[in-house]
Amino acid sequence: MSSLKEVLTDKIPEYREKTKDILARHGETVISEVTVAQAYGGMRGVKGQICDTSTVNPDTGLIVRGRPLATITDRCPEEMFWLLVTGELPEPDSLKGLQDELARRSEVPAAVFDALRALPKTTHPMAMQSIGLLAMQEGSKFRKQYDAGMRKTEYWEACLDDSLDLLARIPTLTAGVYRIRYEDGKLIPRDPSKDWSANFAHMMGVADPSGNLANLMRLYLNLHADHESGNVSANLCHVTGSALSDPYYAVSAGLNGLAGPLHGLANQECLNFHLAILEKFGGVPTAAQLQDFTWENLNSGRVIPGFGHAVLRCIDPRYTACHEFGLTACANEPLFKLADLMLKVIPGVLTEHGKAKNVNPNVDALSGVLMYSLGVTHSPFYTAIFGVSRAIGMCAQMILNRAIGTPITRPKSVTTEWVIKQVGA
Ligand code: HAX
Repeated sequence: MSSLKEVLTDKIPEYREKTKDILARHGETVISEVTVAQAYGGMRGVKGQICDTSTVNPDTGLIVRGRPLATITDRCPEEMFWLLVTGELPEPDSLKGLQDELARRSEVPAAVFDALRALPKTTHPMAMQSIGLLAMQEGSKFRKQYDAGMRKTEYWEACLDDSLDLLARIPTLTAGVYRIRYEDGKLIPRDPSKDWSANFAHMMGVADPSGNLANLMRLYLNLHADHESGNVSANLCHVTGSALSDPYYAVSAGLNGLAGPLHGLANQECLNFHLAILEKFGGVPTAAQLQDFTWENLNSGRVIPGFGHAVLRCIDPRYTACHEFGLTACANEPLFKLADLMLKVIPGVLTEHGKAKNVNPNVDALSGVLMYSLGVTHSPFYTAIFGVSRAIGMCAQMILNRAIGTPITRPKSVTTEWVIKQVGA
């Protein structure tokens, strides 16, 4: 059996060589150009960063280390982490070794929960999750070893060490956020017989007699782990980590971006949109009613949550995986029926509206529907579940970046006056 660290110790020298060789031989080759519209428009489409964990193909969706997402949806998040960081799926005994290691590292210091309990009861779960990580920063091994003069070539090892602690603890932390924010504040100890995902569901304390919630959690935490590195959460983590801020600071920064309504908060907004429709129409509306309601929202300047994407130009394969799961777990729930109706109606309305470049649903159009149907009804918590998963991709990217010595991020910004002069206007 090989441990994750042993596999990486074997692979990293070759990865470094490959990077060094590309830079030495092709460092001056142009791979992208930037238009004025891109500079003003969130750098869409500008190829200005390397990410080897995954890539998002506009027409097919997420590809993880060469594997289309649809081929690995049955894997667990621990396998996804191993795949992201090494490029290969683990052997069963290596997976077991990683799961045991995560279990060993899973205890969250009591002071972290004390800090969360001191917050106002109305604090958003995303703020609590991010504060919880920052409260653990004091234990960062990267920071301690950096202060003690760690060599550059050893950064990735300290980053892996912190990442394993962080990933082991983030379900415990986030389940604690749920207990403090929505329940009596008493924490539920982890169950050693359950895996990372099932334990997260278990520690939240939501009744799960069918086991469907644990299965949904396993799928959800797998699907949301990584989406290359230009999205807001991964990018914020990337930039923060590039300053050699340790993984607690860097992942916390990423989570703060995930908390935005155009990114991770969309699942909360989307569920609320579904609930508002069911309430307004006293159940699932007709297609005509839904069409009118969608137009009302668009005409009042609101976006339709769960539809569109900055990169994708197809149905998000993560949506498809959620849809397949919903058909087996909650197909008769009004919420799921409404989501299906939306799939039929909304793309047509958005096409007629004529603005969105992608009129298809993204993963957020269904993930909240599934969570709600299986008993997780506090929608502000959904983004925190996303955060547990996205921490996997953020840590995987950070380990690789420290391995190849990715320097501090510092793109050049220009002023509007500079643009005016440049274009000769
Ligand atoms: N409803 C209404 N208008 C939409 C829209 C939607 N679902 N999607 C895009 N548009 C509009 C944009 O607001 C933009 O309008 P303006 O020109 O007036 O600014 C126009 O269409 C062009 O946008 P785009 O290029 O197609 O999309 P962007 O890259 O600018 O934005 C977003 C991508 C995901 C932010 C956008 O589609 C959106 O707001 N969707 C709804 C929110 C959502 O579902 N977010 C989750 C995305 C997945 C994710 O990251 N999860 O974490």
